[in-house]
Amino acid sequence: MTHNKTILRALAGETLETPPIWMMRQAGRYLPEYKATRARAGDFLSLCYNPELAAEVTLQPIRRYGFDAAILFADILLLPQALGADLWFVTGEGPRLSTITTADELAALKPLDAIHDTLNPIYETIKILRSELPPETTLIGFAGAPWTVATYMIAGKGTPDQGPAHALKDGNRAVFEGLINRITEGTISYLSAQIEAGAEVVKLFDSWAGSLEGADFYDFSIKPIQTIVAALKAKYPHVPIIAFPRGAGERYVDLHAATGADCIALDDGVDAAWAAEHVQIDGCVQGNLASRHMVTGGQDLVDETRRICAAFKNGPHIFNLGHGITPDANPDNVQLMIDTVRGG
Ligand code: 1CP
Repeated sequence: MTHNKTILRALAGETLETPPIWMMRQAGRYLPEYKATRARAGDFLSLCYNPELAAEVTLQPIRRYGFDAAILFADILLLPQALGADLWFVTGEGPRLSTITTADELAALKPLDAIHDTLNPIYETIKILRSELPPETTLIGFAGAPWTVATYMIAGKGTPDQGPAHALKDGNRAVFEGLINRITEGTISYLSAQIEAGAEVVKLFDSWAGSLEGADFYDFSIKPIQTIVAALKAKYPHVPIIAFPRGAGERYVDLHAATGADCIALDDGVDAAWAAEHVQIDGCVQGNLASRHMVTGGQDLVDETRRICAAFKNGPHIFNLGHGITPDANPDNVQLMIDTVRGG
């Protein structure tokens, strides 16, 4: 199959002369136009649930930079909210949620078919984007992977070591596994609806996969991802899936086969030359420039960008950062990165 969308070509396994490029958190606070639209929306969640404004902030980095993909503007924590958790954002601190740590709290979550009542505006955003994006730009939908979503639902906030989630996993396996299963089913339903609305690719963010050790990494990061991938592939065999088990380190090896995903996203904790040899041999990879270069810029940015492109040049590669761009990044450095990828 041939496409004029370079991201879809790379995801189909094609080696391209110039890797397609997009950037995690490309719609975000480093852009003045994002801050202006967010101020109009009032707060972050109002922005997520306002299809016109969410589509607007999704399009801003496409207009400014001409990235090859747009990522739906939403958040991984909208699914917990749709399942019945209270969710709010504390300015300067981050998300807060009501917690799920007991069998009764797990049982009180909403039935799966009710999640779309909350999530419908997200599907509206996708429909707007499919009509407004340039024809060469791919639209990526996403969700959190079950382990990462569970860490927030159990702790009620972001935590440096995911301690509360590990404590529940080790202390009450039945409730922990019940929650993982619930999020897994919810994610299949949520991503199916995103695909039906027009998402052309979906990505699973397992931002905290790296804190799972031993068998836990496979049981609670990789296996739920594999379950979601298998369910989506059964229904939508032509929709590519990107899996991002951040912090996997040497365990990045063999993850194409273990997850069933078309592309494995690499953080900046692995060396590109190593990853080309041990991960890209099995399929498309995405990554893995350290986000700090978007703050510091200069020759280091250029050298590191060239090094990553060279390391991955003999196989399918989507250029991206190793994690999201930070609010203190300089928008000019993003342009320098793109010019380096496209111009050599
Ligand atoms: O104040 C603001 O404007 C909020 C900052 C912000 C943004 C721009 C949050 C709060 N979420 C988002 C959007 C977002 N989140 C996207 C949209 C598209 C894009 O990339 O441009 C995506 C894909 C996410 C995914 C997300 N949310 C993840 C996974 C990826 C990652 O960064 O590891 C996680 C862990 C979240 C939770 C979350 N949402 C927001 C924050 C500050 C956090 C992290 C909280 C924490 O752990 O402390």
